[in-house]
Amino acid sequence: MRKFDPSLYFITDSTNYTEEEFLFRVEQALKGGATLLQLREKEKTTREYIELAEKVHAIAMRYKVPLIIDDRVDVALAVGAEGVHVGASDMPVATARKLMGDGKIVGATAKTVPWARDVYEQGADYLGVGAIYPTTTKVKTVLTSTDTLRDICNAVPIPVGAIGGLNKDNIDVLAGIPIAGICVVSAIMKAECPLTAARELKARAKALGLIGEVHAV
Ligand code: TZP
Ligand code: MG
Repeated sequence: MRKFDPSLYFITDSTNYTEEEFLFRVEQALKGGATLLQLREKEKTTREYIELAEKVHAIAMRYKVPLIIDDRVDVALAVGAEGVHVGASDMPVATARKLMGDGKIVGATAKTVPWARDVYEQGADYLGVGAIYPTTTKVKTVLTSTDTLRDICNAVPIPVGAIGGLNKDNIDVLAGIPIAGICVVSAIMKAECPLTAARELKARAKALGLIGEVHAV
């Protein structure tokens, strides 16, 4: 059984950082309390993606935080990552599940209740739902209302993470919605101090009642 805690899900973006600075920031985020980590690369070659994923995985393992690879089942399998995240234009969840096996985490994006039910039935272990706020991170997305977010949480029995433009000063909008976690890129990645940013977000997430409930796949 593989366990994961989605309460503070940090998704990376290596754009504009040297590899050294990027890896340093990833480690600071983990030190600051990120509970789940996603490596998200859009421009790298397969070789570059694998090489970076190996380094990030080694760091994640030191902090006992599962590493999820965005989009790429082949990269996830190549480095022995704990899971993969697939969106609307990526491999279907059922295919990703078949290739990854039952012991790995398969996360999926969903923006509507029928979509959430569909990916749950295909075998998703968690959902990322958003964007809640406009985002500066490079992504093809539209806004998802907090009402839809709540409906999705109530429609599926798997953990749901809210994503998109979230930071320590605006996550209170999620109060009372039965999410399992918050997912952030910029709020940690681009912070002056990723360690402090992660710590502060974790404290805010705790205040929202996201206390690190552990889910199993
Ligand atoms: N999916 C929906 S919004 C988003 C993704 C990957 C990006 C979130 O980035 P940020 O910087 O936390 O707004
Ligand atoms: Mg994707």
